[in-house]
Amino acid sequence: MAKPAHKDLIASPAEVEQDYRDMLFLRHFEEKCNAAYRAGKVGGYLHVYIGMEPLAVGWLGCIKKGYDRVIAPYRIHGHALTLGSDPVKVMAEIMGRAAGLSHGKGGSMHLYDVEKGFYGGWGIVGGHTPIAAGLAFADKYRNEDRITLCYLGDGAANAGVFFETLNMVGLWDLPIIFLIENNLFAMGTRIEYHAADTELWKRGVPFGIHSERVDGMDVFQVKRDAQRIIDRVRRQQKPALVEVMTYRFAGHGAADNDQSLYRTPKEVEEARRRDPIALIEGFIREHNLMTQEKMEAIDAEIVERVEDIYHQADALPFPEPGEVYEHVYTDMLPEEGH
Ligand SMILES: Cc1ncc(C[n+]2csc(CCOP(=O)(O)OP(=O)(O)O)c2C)c(N)n1
Repeated sequence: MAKPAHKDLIASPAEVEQDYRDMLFLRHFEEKCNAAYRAGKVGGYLHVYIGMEPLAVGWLGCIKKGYDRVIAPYRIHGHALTLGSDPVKVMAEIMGRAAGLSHGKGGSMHLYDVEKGFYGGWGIVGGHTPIAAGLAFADKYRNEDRITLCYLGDGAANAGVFFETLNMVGLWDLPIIFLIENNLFAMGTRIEYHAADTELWKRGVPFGIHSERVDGMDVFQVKRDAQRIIDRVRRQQKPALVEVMTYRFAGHGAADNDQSLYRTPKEVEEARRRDPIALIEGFIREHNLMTQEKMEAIDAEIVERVEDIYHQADALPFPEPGEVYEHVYTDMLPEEGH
């Protein structure tokens, strides 16, 4: 404990350890998901967040968990786990088991846990942004000081529906943060080929929305920016748009077998120099916060925990064929005359 944890961040050694554990847990959890996919244990899609962990751990660490609302696209294991969803239920959903968060019918892209404030889990790119505005509208209408945190990708930032949503959100001053996860790619299309203006933070400016670009790799910097912006939106009851600069180390999805079509191994290697896990490990070493043995012990403990989660989930049954139409459509029919 030779030096303070960070010269202008009030982070105790215990907080640093917690952030390290949380990010490492997401990393190992998703490496296990990838292995499970390769072993034929995951049906459908699988999109991992490897390299983007601070966006979940940092931002969700600064909201009021279970009170504020969170909604995201389909790269969402990290969001559900960080919000406190039962990891066995998350893994079970990814593996299509009946005890999964969506009864085994949603899979990796459709995790929901409303008790934890998590509203999914959406596969139509950009399509969840007006739903997010609806959540924020409801809170404003009821005079509740909740905020809505809406994650979306750089590709989604081009969707027409997103611009319409920004207009309404700006007009109505809704308490929402659009967090654009700029990982530089939309599937195999690099940002220069899909966005007329690659400074995505500017998307909010024409609508009078407070907009800025921030870092997404150094979890401590991420937390500082997140807390400042979240406090601002809650206090002012006005929207914000944040472009968070990050990088996707894995392929777009588990079936993305030829990344050479859109990037070189050298580029990935260079981006790895700012791997969020390597950055926090470097920080821990620099400030003598843990011995190498302790870091290795934490790593081993987390690997074991993830193995245990996987085996628990794998022991769970699939849904019965007769349940196929259950939990698909609402049974809340409108009353007659409405
Ligand atoms: C409306 C719509 N168009 C196209 C697709 C196919 N699609 C799935 S993911 C994706 C890329 C989205 O990229 P981005 O928003 O940057 O998110 P990332 O995968 O980088 O997290 C596309 C085009 C879709 N799901 N929905």
